[in-house]
Amino acid sequence: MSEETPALHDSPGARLAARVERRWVTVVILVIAVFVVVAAFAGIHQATMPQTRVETINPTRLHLGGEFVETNLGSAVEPNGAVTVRAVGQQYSFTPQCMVVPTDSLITFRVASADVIHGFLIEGTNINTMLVPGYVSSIEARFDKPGDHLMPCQEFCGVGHEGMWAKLRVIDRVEYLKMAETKPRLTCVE
Ligand SMILES: [Cu+2]
Repeated sequence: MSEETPALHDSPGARLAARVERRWVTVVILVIAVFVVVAAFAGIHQATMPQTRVETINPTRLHLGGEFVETNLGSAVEPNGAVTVRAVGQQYSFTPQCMVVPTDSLITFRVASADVIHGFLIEGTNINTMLVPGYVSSIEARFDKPGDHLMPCQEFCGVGHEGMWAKLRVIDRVEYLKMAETKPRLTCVE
């Protein structure tokens, strides 16, 4: 048996297999090279970046304290004039159900899921991110026109998924700041 092994390695079949394998290695390297070029193009030219940081949070304790406790949800004006919106997605609703933000301001959405994966999408914009339990999804935006945007959950999250949606209301910055004088956290929930 051991004397036959070298002959097997040198058989026409083995040589063919080696050639086919080398061809596939070349194809695979080319495919990887194409992916690297596409990722580099998206990152450098179109400025599409993956999240720059990973912020974790315990999804089972969101309601008990910390940033995502119910009284801290909604939008708030930061000392530098920017606005932060904090929200929670859970089966099958968003809290707050109506989020209000001003025009012409840097808006940061900070959203967490309390149970399963949900989607955070603002219609009419390119804002679309996943809410993965255990992580804080943070995304920045700016709106130049007042108006309402629907926010349907776009990740299937269970039997009530199609009824899970919220609304974003963009209002004039002056009007927003006037409202913010009396309330530290704003929503448009009626
Ligand atoms: Cu959902």
